[in-house]
Amino acid sequence: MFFWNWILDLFSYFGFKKNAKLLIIGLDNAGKSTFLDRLADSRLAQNPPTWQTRSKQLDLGRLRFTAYDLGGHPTVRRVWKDYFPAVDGIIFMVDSADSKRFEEAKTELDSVLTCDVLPDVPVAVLFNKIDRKEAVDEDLLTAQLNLHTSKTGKEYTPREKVGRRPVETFPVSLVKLMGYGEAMRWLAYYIE
Ligand SMILES: Nc1nc2c(ncn2[C@@H]2O[C@H](COP(=O)(O)OP(=O)(O)OP(=O)(O)O)[C@@H](O)[C@H]2O)c(=O)[nH]1
Ligand SMILES: [Mg+2]
Repeated sequence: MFFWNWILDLFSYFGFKKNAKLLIIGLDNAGKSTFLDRLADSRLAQNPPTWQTRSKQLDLGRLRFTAYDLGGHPTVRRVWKDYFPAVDGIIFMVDSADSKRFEEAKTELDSVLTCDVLPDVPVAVLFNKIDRKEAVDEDLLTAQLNLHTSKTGKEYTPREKVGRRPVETFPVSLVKLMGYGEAMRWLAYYIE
């Protein structure tokens, strides 16, 4: 382990980074495309609904993330699992202000977490749009999505101690630039 870390340090010292594939999924209108834009710069653009996969690259510590925004309309949800075998981490976005769709979000998230072609990669569940007054707080939404028993903690617990897929929720506002840095650092910890 020490030797491997040393090699990685040496690689990043000379500018080589480990590539990591990150999938951004979730229901339509959750904020996935906005998130992808936020990763690259801080301007807030409006995106039309996504029908074709978009991707962007960003560096975080020793990792070079390629993040894929897959679109969330029911017809494009079917392609999510085609990407699963090759991913290193998942961001599942939920609109925390749209309580009418929590049940639908739960169904999709459950099928992701139980999908047999998804390797044991970390899953960060982003509760987006917490700037909106209708937004439901983290604890309540965690209960609505039945995630209390799946969550493994925001602190960086070594993978061996976690003993299963790391899963955690993060309250986020892409408009107010809040919360997503923490989610990305948490993912990077479990991917490195
Ligand atoms: N208030 C608020 N609105 C947000 C936030 N993030 C995204 N939105 C808005 O939510 C709407 C949908 O955002 P998109 O990023 O296009 O959603 P998407 O998940 O890519 O949707 P599909 O491509 O249809 O799957 C847009 O009007 C965004 O401006 C946020 O943090 N707060
Ligand atoms: Mg989109």
